Amino acid sequence: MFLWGTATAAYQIEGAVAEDGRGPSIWDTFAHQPGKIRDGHTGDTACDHYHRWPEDVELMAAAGLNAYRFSVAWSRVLPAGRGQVNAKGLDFYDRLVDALRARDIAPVLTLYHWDLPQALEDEGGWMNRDISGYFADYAGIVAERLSDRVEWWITLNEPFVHLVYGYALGTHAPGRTLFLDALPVAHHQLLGHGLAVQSLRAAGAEQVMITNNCTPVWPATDSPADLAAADAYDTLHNRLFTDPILIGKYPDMSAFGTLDAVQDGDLATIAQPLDGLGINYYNPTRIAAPTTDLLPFDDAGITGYPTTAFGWPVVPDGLRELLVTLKSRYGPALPPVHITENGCSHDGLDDRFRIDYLDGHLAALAQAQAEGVDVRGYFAWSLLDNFEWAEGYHQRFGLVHVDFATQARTPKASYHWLRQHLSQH
Ligand code: IFM
Repeated sequence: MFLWGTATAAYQIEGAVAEDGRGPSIWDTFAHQPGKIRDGHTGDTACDHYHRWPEDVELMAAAGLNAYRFSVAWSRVLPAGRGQVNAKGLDFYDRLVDALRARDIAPVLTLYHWDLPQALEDEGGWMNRDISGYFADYAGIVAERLSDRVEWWITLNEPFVHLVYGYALGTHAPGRTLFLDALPVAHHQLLGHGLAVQSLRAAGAEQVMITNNCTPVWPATDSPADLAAADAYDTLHNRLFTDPILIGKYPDMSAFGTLDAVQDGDLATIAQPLDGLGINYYNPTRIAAPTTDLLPFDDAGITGYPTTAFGWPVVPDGLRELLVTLKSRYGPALPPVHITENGCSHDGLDDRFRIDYLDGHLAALAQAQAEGVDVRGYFAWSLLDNFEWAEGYHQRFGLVHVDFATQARTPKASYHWLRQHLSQH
């Protein structure tokens, strides 16, 4: 059965950050630092999903969705990241999972959507190799409780984005500005993924994947310098987090430095067999030769397409291009693909823009299937308007409008369009 869902993440929707024993995460710390988030917004209350989840599950059911991708807040389950388990944290996800299943909505559980427990950041965060093992322990604890009812397990969400914005550039939590010295974060996340897959399987999880943010890379021109820059960017954004997982080796990373965090046996651990690959697609990236010596590429920007409220170009065919490229790059090593996020920010309840966005991307997905790519799911980002990281509540990605003053939920035109679409598929 094709999975039709929406996707969310714990810190972006839950709120209740100090409730029922939840420990602080790096996003609590970061969001409370002046100047980090637009207009000083925080996820303290977010969509108050921690209390309003029954209403949110009803919204999904009424739309005819058969899957829901959500993330678990590590620090609800293990307030200090390791050691003492907080039973109330696990109970929350247990209730949510049961409610979803009662509505025939398959739970798709992401273990890590960037909210590292602050106590583990205090030990070096993902720069510290030990965090990989703690992540696997946490994965095992959650799966011991929920593997009998959770259909799909996703280890990490977008490790590329976490590496670049969280540790290299510092515009996301934990706000570190290590630039290329952040590369160990890539390896430790990948190692954590591999170890977590082992813990998940040992605890009875049956279907496991990872979610990567991927982008088609367009060279600005055909010049050798632009082509080389585009190749370097493709290596960093797409291949760094997919090659080791699917083919057990790193791409040539020499344009960025050395991956000296890699130890004997790590690649075998990372390349655990998977049941799926999650892909988050938003837009292509156009790359030119570098104009500084900071990085081996420049972002040349894309013009000539409509743009979302965030300013991101809308290129539906980029989804087809990406999927076809993955298939030709990995061949039989590519497991079935799920589009675990796709969506746009746009204001207003009458969101024809979002309807066109969804319609265009679903057509591109169908075209990729017709060209032989095995795609088994599509998750719109997002169910609700929510806390969009450094942008606070300014970017509205929801199918359902949230009035953050009252927490009232109002389905937008795109929600009704999707419900209608699903009733015909
Ligand atoms: O909101 C984010 C999400 O957390 C990860 N993928 C991209 C979305 C839109 O920026």
